[in-house]
Amino acid sequence: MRREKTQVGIIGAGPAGLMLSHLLARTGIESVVVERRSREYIEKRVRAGVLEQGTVNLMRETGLGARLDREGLVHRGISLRFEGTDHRIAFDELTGGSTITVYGQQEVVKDLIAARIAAGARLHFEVEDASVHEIGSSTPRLRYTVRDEEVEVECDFIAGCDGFHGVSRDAIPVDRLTRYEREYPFGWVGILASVAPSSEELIYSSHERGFALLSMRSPVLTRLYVQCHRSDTIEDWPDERIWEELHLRLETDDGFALAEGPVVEKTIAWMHSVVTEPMQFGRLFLAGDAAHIVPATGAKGLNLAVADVRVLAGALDAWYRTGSTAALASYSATCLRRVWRAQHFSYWMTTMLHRFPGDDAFQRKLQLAQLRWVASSRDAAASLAENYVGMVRV
Ligand code: RFL
Ligand code: PHB
Repeated sequence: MRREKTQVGIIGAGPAGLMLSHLLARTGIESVVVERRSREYIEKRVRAGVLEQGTVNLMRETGLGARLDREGLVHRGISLRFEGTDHRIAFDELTGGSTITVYGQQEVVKDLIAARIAAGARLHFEVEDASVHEIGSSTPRLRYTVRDEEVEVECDFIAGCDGFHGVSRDAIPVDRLTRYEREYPFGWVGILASVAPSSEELIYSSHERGFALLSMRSPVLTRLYVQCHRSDTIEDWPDERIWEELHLRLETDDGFALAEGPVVEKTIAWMHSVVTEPMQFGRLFLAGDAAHIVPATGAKGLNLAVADVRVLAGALDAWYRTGSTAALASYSATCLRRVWRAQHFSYWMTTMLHRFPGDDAFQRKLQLAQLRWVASSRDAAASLAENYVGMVRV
């Protein structure tokens, strides 16, 4: 077995793990990142698309703004569509100037990988059997196998940034963790289509047939989602059925026309909320989807992952500079305030916009009353806007 040392061992090269390694390097802290997938795979994985103002600011402040500023699409609002009409929520007017930026998660990942490699980072792809050991001690260890060689890295700290299906969370004794969970009885079929978006801004549509979302990745790539049943599989959704439902659910009284194009990617994702508390045990710190997931309706998952590692990088920096454990000790509580705010916002958006199996006519009337209130009351619209662009204080 090969033995190495580092300051912070990081499992997972998603947005959380890569951003943590990037932020730590800026304060002179060394890390090793291990990722189970290939670089090509994670650079192509299509996921989130909406960056909050704070995520954009952090990327710019840390030297990752060049391509984001060239290619990211700044949006000053979104549209809520119901009863055949659009109702615009003007983020900039309602929040004192904040906006969101549409820039694919895999573009963020590409920029981070390029920056880490240019800085000579220890970043290992296609590792197997990553595991964490002795997390209760002052020298936790990260073990993995790469090209048939076993490696053990002695660390000061380990960050579990390995997503919802990772291994680090399970290293914490079950009796020390509490899991809070809510499953929604539906998911989203998502497609990426080679066609110019039919709208300049995102459209969140609440329709009798179910929810639909029009988003985009670039002036020539449209990202679209339709609500599906929990029991559906991707085979239940041939392209023709997806387009048919999108046309029905996005229709308006004034003849909105949805442009179709070749489908270049298709996935199905379930709406699910999970929070595990605390986000730390001994010298293992969980960040991003490893600790919590939210339904995608609020566009919060990637932004929460970035917010977590920003707090963690600051706390580790304080420990290395001054020996103070105060910020590390409050890491979990600090992050969980934002996590629960995002969890509530995502739940609120999800329940306002989707059809639940068994919903009756009364329920639909309530939903429409709520949508009309959000669309017509400045205070209600401002609360959506404040949460969507990202809470500054939580
Ligand atoms: P990731 O991105 O899942 O990265 C974890 C990494 O760890 C690796 N890994 C391991 N590596 C080594 N050993 C192991 N044993 C490992 N196990 C796992 C994985 O291969 C992976 O590379 O987690 P991270 O970094 O916490 O980032 C979280 C985000 O990916 C996630 O929250 C968002 O994609 C959620 N999300 C959205 N978030 C937003 O902020 N805005 C959006 O608009 C948005 N839209 C979405 C979304 C997620 C979606 N899906 C697919 C659920 C839309 C959808 C459809
Ligand atoms: C996306 O563009 O993939 C996207 C946008 C908004 C969401 C979820 C996903 O709420």
